[in-house]
Amino acid sequence: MKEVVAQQKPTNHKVLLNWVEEMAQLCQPDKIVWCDGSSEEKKRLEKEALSTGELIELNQEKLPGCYLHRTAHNDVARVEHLTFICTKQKEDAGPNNNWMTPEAGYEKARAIFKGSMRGRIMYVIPFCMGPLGSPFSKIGIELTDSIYVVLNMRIMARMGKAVLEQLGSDGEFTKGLHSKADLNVDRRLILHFPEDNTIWSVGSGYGGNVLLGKKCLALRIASWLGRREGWMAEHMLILGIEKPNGEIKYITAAFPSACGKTNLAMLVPPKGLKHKGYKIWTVGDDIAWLRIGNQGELRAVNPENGFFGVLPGTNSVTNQVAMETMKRNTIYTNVVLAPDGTVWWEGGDGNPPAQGIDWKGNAWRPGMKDADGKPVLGAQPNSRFTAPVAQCPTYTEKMNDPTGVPISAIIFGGRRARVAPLVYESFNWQHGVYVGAQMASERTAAQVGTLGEVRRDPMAMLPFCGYNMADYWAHWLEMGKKLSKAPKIFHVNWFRTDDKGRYLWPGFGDNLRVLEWILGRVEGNVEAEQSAIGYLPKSGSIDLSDLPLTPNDVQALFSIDRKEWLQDLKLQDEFFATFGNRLPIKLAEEKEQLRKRLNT
Ligand code: GTP
Ligand code: SPV
Ligand code: MN
Repeated sequence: MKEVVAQQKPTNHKVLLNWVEEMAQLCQPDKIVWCDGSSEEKKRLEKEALSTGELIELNQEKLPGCYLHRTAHNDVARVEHLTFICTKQKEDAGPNNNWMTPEAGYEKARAIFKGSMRGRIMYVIPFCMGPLGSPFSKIGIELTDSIYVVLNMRIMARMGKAVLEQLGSDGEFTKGLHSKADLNVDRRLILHFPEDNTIWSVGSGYGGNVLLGKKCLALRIASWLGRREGWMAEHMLILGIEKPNGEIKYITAAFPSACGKTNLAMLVPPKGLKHKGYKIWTVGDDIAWLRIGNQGELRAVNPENGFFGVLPGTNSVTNQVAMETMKRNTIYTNVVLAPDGTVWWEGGDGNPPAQGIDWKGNAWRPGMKDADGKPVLGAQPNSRFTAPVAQCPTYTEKMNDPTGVPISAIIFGGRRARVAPLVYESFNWQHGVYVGAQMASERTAAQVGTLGEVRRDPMAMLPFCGYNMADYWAHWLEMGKKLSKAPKIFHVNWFRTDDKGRYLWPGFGDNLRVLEWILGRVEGNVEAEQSAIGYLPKSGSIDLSDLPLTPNDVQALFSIDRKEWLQDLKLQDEFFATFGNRLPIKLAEEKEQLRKRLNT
């Protein structure tokens, strides 16, 4: 190393110090900087990033504390094909994951990490997922050569000095190593070593690949730890519904990436339902850690401290709360820069600027076409904002409750043009686990791949389950046995379309109508009808007042087509078969019982 480490080491944790030293030997940074989380540090890093162009300052009058970042053009989303679970046994990773042995993983990545931080600083980020000191929480350390990562992690997690203090001289932590290296997609790997509690990510600078506290730790590694320790890590939002009498009920919902978690977690009651006096509190928008409470109830904590939310389609009508949240201290990634130093994205507020700079840094005008005549988007379809949870107008102190919030209902949901109705309720926990396991959804821009292609995405965890999904389902079934007050399990689909591809359901705020029915079912005061797939709302039991739905729309939203479902079952058969005899027998039985009910 060129420069001797001038900074005094802020910990005497031997294992940590040795590991940092070892990783520095590998990556060869010019300097190591331990992050303390202070505001001076933030200012210093912002200044540095502005000078290199890693951040662009936005209009500080209109958007105080806000910056724009542009990623490399080939680095705009999670890369599932380059994401691996490295375990000794292939079966432990399962058919749902790409797999390498730990030896092969370390060797391949080491070759890319080697010397990758020459001329750069290695930042040491101590972070805590969950409230500091909560029995739910886990500590991680991320080493990175990206200031963008440090500034994002500051927002997304509790980080800095207090975390090192909590860790003490021998506490357990997840070891995370990240380097942008040369951002070459052929030299990009996102590796998880659950047996070593270690994550190595190299060659990317995009959120989900590099903010190691998020998908890598809080889902892939945490799901592994959760099975071992008797809890669950899920791709779920957490929200509180305050009823007119002031009572608050909490629910979680698992939807695949870019399928509406942030929006549901920040729901604003629509005009027609406003008089009823409901209020929504946002506890989390992406990840939930679930444990069994003293009374046999399920309790949830949001391990994050910020939002990394989708921008396209987000505006004052669809998500007023998100728009308020990101007015200050926000990092915008891959959107249009307007001449007045503000930002714009497709489906955002107002008209696009007459001219601007697109997410690639090129001059851009609305309506521009490329050489093939295709529209040139100003913002990348997976462009995102990073903002602190505390800025959310529907923020609740419950976010910091070390014991979490009690959960009354779990909602699964996908993005499906057909098959799945607007809402149904499972018969019981075991059937509910099957309903989660058979989930399918159309692929979105949140990951590299073919847009719109329907794929099975059980519990919205296909890209995030850090072990064999068959064992994960077995774990879900076991958790149900230990819950004396198990939440009811539901399935929703906001994305059914008509023959012209138009969404049948208004969605967004109007999803409260479905939440109201779900709450009613939990409390046992609204009616349902038994069907082959579960309980469907009895006609009139969901408030549809003032909605412009035709009888045909209602028919499509609330009924099931047995033929379509039987066809879908064939795809489920194929998917479940990939798990061989590791598949829990109870799930196979649930599937066959459904087939029987559909055939009678
Ligand atoms: P990740 O952060 O990727 O995990 O996504 P998410 O599940 O939080 O998705 P988000 O709420 O950001 O929504 C993604 C996209 O779906 C946005 O473009 C939203 O505008 C759109 N969307 C959200 N809710 C609805 C809905 O109820 N109906 C319709 N039609 N679109 C919705
Ligand atoms: C998702 O893709 O589900 C996200 C965004 O929440 S990322 O952090 O990139 O994974
Ligand atoms: Mn997500």
